[in-house]
Amino acid sequence: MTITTQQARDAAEQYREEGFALVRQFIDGDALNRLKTETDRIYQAGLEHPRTWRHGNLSFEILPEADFGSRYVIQAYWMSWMSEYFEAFRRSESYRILLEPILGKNIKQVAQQIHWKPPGAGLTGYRFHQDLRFREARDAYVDIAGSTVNTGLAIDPSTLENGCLQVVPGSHKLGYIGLSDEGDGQIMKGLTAEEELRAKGIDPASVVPLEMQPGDMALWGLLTVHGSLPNESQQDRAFAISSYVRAENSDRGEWAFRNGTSIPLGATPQLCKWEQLHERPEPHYVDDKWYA
Ligand SMILES: O=C(O)CCC(=O)C(=O)O
Ligand SMILES: [Fe+2]
Repeated sequence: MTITTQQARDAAEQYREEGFALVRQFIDGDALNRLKTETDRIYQAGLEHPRTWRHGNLSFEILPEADFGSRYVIQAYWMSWMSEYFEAFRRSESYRILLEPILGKNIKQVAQQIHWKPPGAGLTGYRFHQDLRFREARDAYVDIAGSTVNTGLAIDPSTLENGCLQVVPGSHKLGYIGLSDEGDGQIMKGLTAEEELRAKGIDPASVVPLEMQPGDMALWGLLTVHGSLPNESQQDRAFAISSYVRAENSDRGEWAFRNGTSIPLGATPQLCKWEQLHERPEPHYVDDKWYA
């Protein structure tokens, strides 16, 4: 069983009204087993790198042993460049059905990530924020918030204890409010205090934790206020995030669907995460101790 067109229409409606939606069992069975196996393989590949590493859009964010007592992989970006599985999955029929009622038939992908929260890694929370802050190249888009949807697929069970995503329903109607932008703007350092939410007009009691089973899918927008707590459990929380945009309104991103047809990656990446990649697309390590 996978997502039906009716489920996708319902999710699109909830997403428009509330700024988020949940689709239970977006995938299951064998598809889910393959997702889990491939995710584990990618984690192991990431562990080969002592520090954060980038090659074009493909990247691993590493917490190094020297600073964390053990080596942890907390993020992979654009796994499609090392995984035939993810390259097919990102533009699979399930995603087409999910995305069409929101974005139409011409869709590009501007982000592909796995986030792990390895037990013991400590720095695995994401302060409350709106993802618009991560879109540096604003000129490359028309109506960027209205043309984008973010998708987050639970690979492991995602619970309050292991740091599930939490959203503020209706917050997508507030405009950009700058949560967590102060100071160095790092969203993985520290926690959001309830006072910070109140100062922006958000009642902390309105926050909704999205507990998810493997295969469940969450949707949120670039203006939806969301965050997640660090993992306090002994269970990892792998979560696969992809961001898609209406192709007519974006110069950025990799094609996913053109007139409803699935489009594979080309020979070279459309660089879409860090603007610095344009100067340095070759493989390299990054020494940015953002956690210090
Ligand atoms: O992985 C999570 O829990 C949230 C991540 C997130 O909000 C982000 O990367 O923008
Ligand atoms: Fe986010």
